[in-house]
Amino acid sequence: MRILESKFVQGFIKMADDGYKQGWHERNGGNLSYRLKESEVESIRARLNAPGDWTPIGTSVPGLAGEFFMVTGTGKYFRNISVDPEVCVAIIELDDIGENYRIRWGLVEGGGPTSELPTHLMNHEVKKRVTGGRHRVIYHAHTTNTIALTFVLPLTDEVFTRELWEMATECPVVFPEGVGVIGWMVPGGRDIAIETSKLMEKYNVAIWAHHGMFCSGEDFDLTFGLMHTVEKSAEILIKVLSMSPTKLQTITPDNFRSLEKDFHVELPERFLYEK
Ligand code: 2HA
Ligand code: ZN
Repeated sequence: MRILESKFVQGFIKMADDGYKQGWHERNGGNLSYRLKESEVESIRARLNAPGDWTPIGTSVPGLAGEFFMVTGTGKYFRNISVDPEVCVAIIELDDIGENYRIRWGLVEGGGPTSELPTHLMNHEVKKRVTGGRHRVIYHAHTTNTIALTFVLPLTDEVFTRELWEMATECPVVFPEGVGVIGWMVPGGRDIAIETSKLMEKYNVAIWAHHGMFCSGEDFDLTFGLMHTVEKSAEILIKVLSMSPTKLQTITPDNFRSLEKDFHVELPERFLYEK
């Protein structure tokens, strides 16, 4: 199978392009990773490059030992991914202890995987475990409206979840477990990876104050759709707050509770506090 013609590669490229068109990927902002299925690895194995040297990941992810990932390259621009994917994207393989990676395809003009590789892989490790292997996509974007909210809302999971839920009835159905928030941290390293992966134990969305958002999901559609839904809700909230500091009416805690039965979701009571 030609690597560029594989369905997962086409899905990866489309998602990157969709994110760029949303305005979430200025310059080299954002990154995307996909954990390949065994059948996908086998379908392209003959076309992978001969293995090169191992490079330390910068953290330890034993739960992902031996897995293959498609990842965006550090310093690469999302707007160029669909134009020249072999320059902007790599397929990497992890070693048998989950501490090193090596590039098996892509980045043909040089470079390495995304600077956020520790966060991507630690999130993948958590999500592989808690979803029984269903989640395969981790996506980071610089979502304008969500970032703007991190300057005016208290940086708590409860406030962000509740305010985002109130802005669109679909929100508690799309992310019933809520969203997690972490205060400003230095990006790119192990510390922010640890904090983000802790949030991924219970949420599919982690917001980095004054920076952006991480989403996890089963496939490209669900993960992009989740990011899109949260960001749209943030946009509505900004429009509401721009018109008035208070809401005349909204979706109430009891309204949320009445969604639970028909939509087969459980909404944690800690998000349905009295204001
Ligand atoms: O530049 O988004 O968080 C890539 C990033 C780092
Ligand atoms: Zn970023």
